[in-house]
Amino acid sequence: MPGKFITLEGGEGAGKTTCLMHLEKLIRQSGIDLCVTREPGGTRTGEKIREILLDRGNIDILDETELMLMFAARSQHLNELIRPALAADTWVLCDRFTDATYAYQGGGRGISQERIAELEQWVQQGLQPDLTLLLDLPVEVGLQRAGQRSTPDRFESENIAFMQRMRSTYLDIAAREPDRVKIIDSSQPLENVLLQIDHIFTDVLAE
Ligand code: T5A
Repeated sequence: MPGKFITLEGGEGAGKTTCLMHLEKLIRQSGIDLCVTREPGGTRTGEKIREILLDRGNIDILDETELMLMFAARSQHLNELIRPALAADTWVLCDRFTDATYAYQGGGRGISQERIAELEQWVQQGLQPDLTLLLDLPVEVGLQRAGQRSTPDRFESENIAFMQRMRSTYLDIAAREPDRVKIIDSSQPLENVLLQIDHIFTDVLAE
């Protein structure tokens, strides 16, 4: 079976890490070769860029610098890890990808979609995820969940209006691309969220 590229997206505290581990288990139990990774990060260089991007002390990072660092990490990630894995028929499960750039740097920071699309085209050359699970929940609930867990990073420290714009950008993408992006209601109790993932995974295997 050719390698599938699956991404997980969502706002802060939406439960991506929890759901990623569940999906990873389902895929591995099906005997499929799998590479699990994340953005920003996933490579030695990408993880260094991640440190810069998430560090709350870096208050001087300009919006366009942030955008280009996201794509710099992504370029390294695609060339070093994602493309070779897919070429070897290994599935790739990635915690966030370019939809997050549209949602955070586009919706949140206000950078134009056209500017982001230019970089996307340059870096990805048309490569898109086969499937994206969008974990959606009200911003306030996600922040409460994330806050209970750890000290907020540079993005988690953004205000509610930023988060609302980010969420609505994600929902716009899902409305435009319903075949690729499946919305999961992650305000539900965890067992229900995981059941929604089970159903989607069953459909993927049946394709
Ligand atoms: N970013 C990233 C950009 O701005 N642009 C980009 O292009 C990219 C790629 C990366 C940051 O970078 C930004 C976005 C991000 O801010 P991250 O670590 O990937 O950082 O993102 P976070 O959202 O910060 O991920 P987290 O790991 O912090 O949150 P998760 O994974 O969404 O949430 P999770 O699974 O840890 O769950 C949070 C808490 O909620 C509980 C969990 O047990 C946990 O305690 N929980 C539930 N509780 C009740 N009911 C449920 N259904 C629950 N599901 C989970």
